[in-house]
Amino acid sequence: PVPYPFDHVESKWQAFWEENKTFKTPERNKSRPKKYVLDMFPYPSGAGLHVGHPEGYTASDVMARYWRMTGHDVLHPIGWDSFGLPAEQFAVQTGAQPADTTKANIANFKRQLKMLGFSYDWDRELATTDINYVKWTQWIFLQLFKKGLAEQSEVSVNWCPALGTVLANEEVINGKSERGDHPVMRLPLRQWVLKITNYADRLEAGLDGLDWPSGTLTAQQQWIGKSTGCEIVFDVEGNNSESVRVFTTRPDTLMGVTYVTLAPEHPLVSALTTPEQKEAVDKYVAETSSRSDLDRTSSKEKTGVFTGGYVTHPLSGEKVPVWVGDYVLGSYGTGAVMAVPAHDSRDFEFAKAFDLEIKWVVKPKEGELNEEEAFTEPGVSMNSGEFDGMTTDKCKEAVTKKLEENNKGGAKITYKLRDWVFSRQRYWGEPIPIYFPVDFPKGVDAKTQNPASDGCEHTIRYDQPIPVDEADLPLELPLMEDFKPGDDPAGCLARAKDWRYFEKDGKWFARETNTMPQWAGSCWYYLRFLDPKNNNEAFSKQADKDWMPVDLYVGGAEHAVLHLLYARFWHQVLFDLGYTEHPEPFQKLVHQGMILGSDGEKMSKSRGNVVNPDDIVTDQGADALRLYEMFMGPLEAVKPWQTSQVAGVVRFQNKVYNVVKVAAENNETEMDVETTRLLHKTMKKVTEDIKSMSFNTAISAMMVLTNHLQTLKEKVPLEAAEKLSLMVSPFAPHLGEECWSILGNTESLAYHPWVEYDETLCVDDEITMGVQVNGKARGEITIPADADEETAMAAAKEVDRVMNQIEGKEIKKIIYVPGRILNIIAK
Ligand code: ANZ
Repeated sequence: PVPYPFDHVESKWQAFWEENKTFKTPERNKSRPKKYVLDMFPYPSGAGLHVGHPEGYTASDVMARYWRMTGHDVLHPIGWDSFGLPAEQFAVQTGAQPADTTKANIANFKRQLKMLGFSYDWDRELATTDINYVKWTQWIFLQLFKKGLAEQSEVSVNWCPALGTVLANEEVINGKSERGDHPVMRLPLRQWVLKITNYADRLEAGLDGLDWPSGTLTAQQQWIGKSTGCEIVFDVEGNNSESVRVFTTRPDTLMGVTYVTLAPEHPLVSALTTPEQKEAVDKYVAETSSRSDLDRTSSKEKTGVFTGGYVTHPLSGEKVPVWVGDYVLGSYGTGAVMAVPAHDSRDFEFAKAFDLEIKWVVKPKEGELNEEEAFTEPGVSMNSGEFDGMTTDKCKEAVTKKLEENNKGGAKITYKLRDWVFSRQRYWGEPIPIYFPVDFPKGVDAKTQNPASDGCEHTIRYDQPIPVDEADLPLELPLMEDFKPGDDPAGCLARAKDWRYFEKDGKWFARETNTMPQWAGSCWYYLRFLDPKNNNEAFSKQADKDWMPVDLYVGGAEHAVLHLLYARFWHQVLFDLGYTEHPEPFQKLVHQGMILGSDGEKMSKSRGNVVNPDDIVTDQGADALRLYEMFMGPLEAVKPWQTSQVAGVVRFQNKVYNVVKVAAENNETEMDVETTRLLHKTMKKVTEDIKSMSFNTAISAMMVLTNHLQTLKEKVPLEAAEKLSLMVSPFAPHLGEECWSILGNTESLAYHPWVEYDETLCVDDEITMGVQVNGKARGEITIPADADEETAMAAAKEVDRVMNQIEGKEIKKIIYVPGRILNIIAK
């Protein structure tokens, strides 16, 4: 055998594919099925590709190549998620411009992806930082703005002084920034907010029918947090016009309410507070204002204070005391709860802490109430007058109905999902295409003023946002020498005064200085891939019709909530506006499992366990890396990297190469029965395994076939070598093409029809043979012709007449000649 010259072969085929534009997306041919195969595009960091990237990218590439060979039109694009905080921080560290570092990082990533032989259509490459992409991201923002889905709001935001930016709730973990682990504080700030909550019901309902991992569906559901219950009105005692509305999932416990609790930020706190309680309430509200929602809900110790005020129970008419407690969140439901300490653990802890009344109104269906803790399970109502004896479900309905009749509330659905804080006080993002009029002090002639000059007194009318004319897009970032965040929460763009202020028709205006978050670009890149060169629209309706939805989306589970939810939200808006025919963008989603270091730990620079794909490709080749990553285990599983195992797939490649060479030289060899059967079984297995993305088992089936072909020495049939080359090509495309050409083909196999197996040839030949016990015929068995002794014995023991003879006896000897005789000697 000769060694497989991977180095030379891989560069040769990469040049061939590039020159021939082998993977250029075809014009859609309506008579053929289509597949849109999408990778979560990479963020081009300064560190380059790590071995986790090629795992998902190889998996999608196998599918794209398989589908091309099975008669599909395939769209398989790639691009760069290149805006964002890390790129900006990297530029700050290296003293360079983010535009330049981004360009260099993209070039490096591109080199690495090309070296791995992925079948991307490079003509569709895009970066979210491309000005022609920014233009359409800004255009989508304007559509959101015009639809009332983007608005400004004074929000209590998560301000991270170290990063100089506001973070979305989801970017804050335990009071620290997700990126960098810096402290985060709450601060009111003017922000752009996208009204994703308007789509909460659609985002929830749309999950139905998606072929996604169940964990990801659950994560999205929990994030959206649909809660079905009831809103109930408690009128304020001694004030006819005010009432406290509460949201509850347990209207059946209404007769067990012993107090009402308001969140400290509830608007009625001061109205309900009596003069005697004012000092205590004010103090409490001030103390709790800085606590995060997470702290407030997770701490066991309940704090609070009595307002001195009362509300009226909507059914009993009794006076109910009103408390303030920070375990009630201002941002969820109505910001107020009807407290039922007997049946809600939080209320129970609060009632115990302040010695408040506990009224039991639900008992278990069986057994006794334990009054040491809240009984939160469903059961049967008691101490509830007309509702007594009803099951929890029945009682919920009855109470809701009664409240509706009395005009004191009704059924209500609430979501945990919050609106999306969309502005960042950073440089490296898409400028938000909005501007505001500038006012000067009374009596000052605007014509003589320039708000960009120092000391020119003026006011920016944030209350009058004006969208940039669509014809004026893109709105480019100004070039700034110093783009570090400052202490101005308006962001660093506020310092680019010549960019910020402009004059039009004799009037002065100021641009929005916030930029979009990194999520913006990744919300719609899959749509731009449909039509990346279109200068007149974000993407054409025809392109949407041709290619959407994405048939397979491969990427990390870390995007299970945010990216996928934000992208679905934008998509649904574009659907409502008629730009896409498809309500959901990603039909099937697969998460590749993380590849750990050889020590079983997450790869990280500090641990020194990072495997660099460049090294593997240089030493063993791209196909070896691809094969190894697909062979490591099931795609979704978390797997440790084992460099020693790469040698195994290298040996496999060498064997494939050599059996193919032998077949090419002696191409007269005919297929024998055994090879025919193994070949068809392998073709069946590989085909089925690719369909179910079970790549490791497909590769091991090809290994078995290759080992068999190797045992044929100089007699490898051409047909077997051809089929093996085709099957191996989605995994090891360079090797596949090389083998294909060694076998005398002059065209690439990228579009050659996939192998077809004959089901009848996949079944093992079976024979029927007699079974003897102590030399006497006792029955017959039907087993594969080449079955081993164990299989034959197992079949024999199924035969009653055989079993009767050997039961309770010791088997002394078995005489087995496959296909001829099975004689069991038993005493
Ligand atoms: C009375 C009650 C009785 C409740 C009972 C529960 C059990 P989910 O499922 O998460 O939606 N709640 C409502 N608004 C709240 C807020 N802003 N902050 C903290 N808690 C709030 O939970 C809904 C339940 O959480 C509501 O039902 C309310 O407590 C509480 F035996 O009302 B319940």
